[in-house]
Amino acid sequence: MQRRLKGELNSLKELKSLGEAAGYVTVAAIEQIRKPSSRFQIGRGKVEELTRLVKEKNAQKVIFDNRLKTVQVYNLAKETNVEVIDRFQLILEMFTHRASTTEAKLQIQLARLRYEMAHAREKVRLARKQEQPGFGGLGAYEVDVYHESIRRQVKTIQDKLESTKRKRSLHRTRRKELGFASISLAGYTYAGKSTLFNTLVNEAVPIGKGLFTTLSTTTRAFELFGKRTLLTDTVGFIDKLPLELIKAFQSTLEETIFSDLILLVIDANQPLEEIKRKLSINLDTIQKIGAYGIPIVTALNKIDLLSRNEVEEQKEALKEFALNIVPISALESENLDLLKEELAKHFKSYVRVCFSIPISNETMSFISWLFKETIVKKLNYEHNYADLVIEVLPEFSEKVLARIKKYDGTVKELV
Ligand SMILES: Nc1nc2c(ncn2[C@@H]2O[C@H](COP(=O)(O)OP(=O)(O)OP(=O)(O)O)[C@@H](O)[C@H]2O)c(=O)[nH]1
Ligand SMILES: [Mg+2]
Repeated sequence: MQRRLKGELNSLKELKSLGEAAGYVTVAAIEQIRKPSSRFQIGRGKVEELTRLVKEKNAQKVIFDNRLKTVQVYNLAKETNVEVIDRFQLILEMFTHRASTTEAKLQIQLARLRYEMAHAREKVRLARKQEQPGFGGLGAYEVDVYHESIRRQVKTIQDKLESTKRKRSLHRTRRKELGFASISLAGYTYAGKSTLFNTLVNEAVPIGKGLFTTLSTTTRAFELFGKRTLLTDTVGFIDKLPLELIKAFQSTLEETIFSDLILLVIDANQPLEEIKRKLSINLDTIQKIGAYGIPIVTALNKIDLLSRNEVEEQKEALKEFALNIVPISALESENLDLLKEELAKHFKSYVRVCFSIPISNETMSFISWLFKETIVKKLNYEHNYADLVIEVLPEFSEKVLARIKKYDGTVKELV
């Protein structure tokens, strides 16, 4: 069920996909165009129509695309005699259904508890009035006890999440020190982020049949023209993603906030209006999570499903909205070199160091360290010396030069 104003888009199709991802089967979809009513969100007449439809189709639940107030949920449940939830609760349910990592589970639990906390007082008040679907089991709790217990649970989860967050931040610092450049995938759910991730890093993270297949981040290294680069696959964005959920996913999204570049993936196989809508949600969400000022490369994905002309048209039409557009097919590995070139443009060039160094136990371990942490282009052993050509990121070069000096090496060339 969706209530919308005249100019607003119909999002029932997306709501249906969300429902399917959460394990529901849709038996009917209806909408009403009018201003929200405070009692039911929809109009009185529509409530009756909805109630009839529920009976006729033997529906078990009504899902609203609109955000519902607790009292509206209560009133609607009373009229229809089935449980009523809104888009936010549906997204929560679906995430719960899909979450496989501990962190994702904790994040979702946190979002759920925060939601409960915000609605607790009203829910308890209404639960006292009468038993309603979705309002059971609360009457026994006193409001304050209930509140306190939720607050304690929230704190425990926050502590646990904080520790993974700290670990993640340590890893990030370490990777920066090692001179890795980092790229984060971003984009609407189902755009093909994980498919592109798999193609670029040669991995096999799960690809979705439905929305929100990815709920936790995965980071892998890959070569970008000889430069070691880290790519992170992330959770997808969606329209009307409530702030509570964005906040709950903050520690996951930090990978995006702290990356050097955002690779924004867009599904090109949709009407232009739809692409534009999702693009603006993407950019908006990137702002909301606090990833300002990070360069963006836009991959216009799934071009294998379009004609050459259509691709050109879309690229042209999106020019003023999206940055650095590269049409690709992640599935068919089309134009990936072009994409990589575009990505590489945004990274600082490496410093090339040619040097020789006397061989000793110490320098041998230095050399094996260089193999791990820099790009070794050349290595020759001559008499008691090793000749090397390596490439490092500028901010990392000082450290390497200092060590060469320490081991009595001679730098022949520095570019
Ligand atoms: N035809 C075509 N299909 C693609 C392409 N890339 C991805 N897909 C399909 O699009 C669907 C979603 O792909 P995913 O890679 O799971 O998308 P995602 O952006 O990671 O989605 P979430 O993790 O749910 O946010 C899958 O069915 C893919 O097979 C492409 O280049 N061409
Ligand atoms: Mg994914």
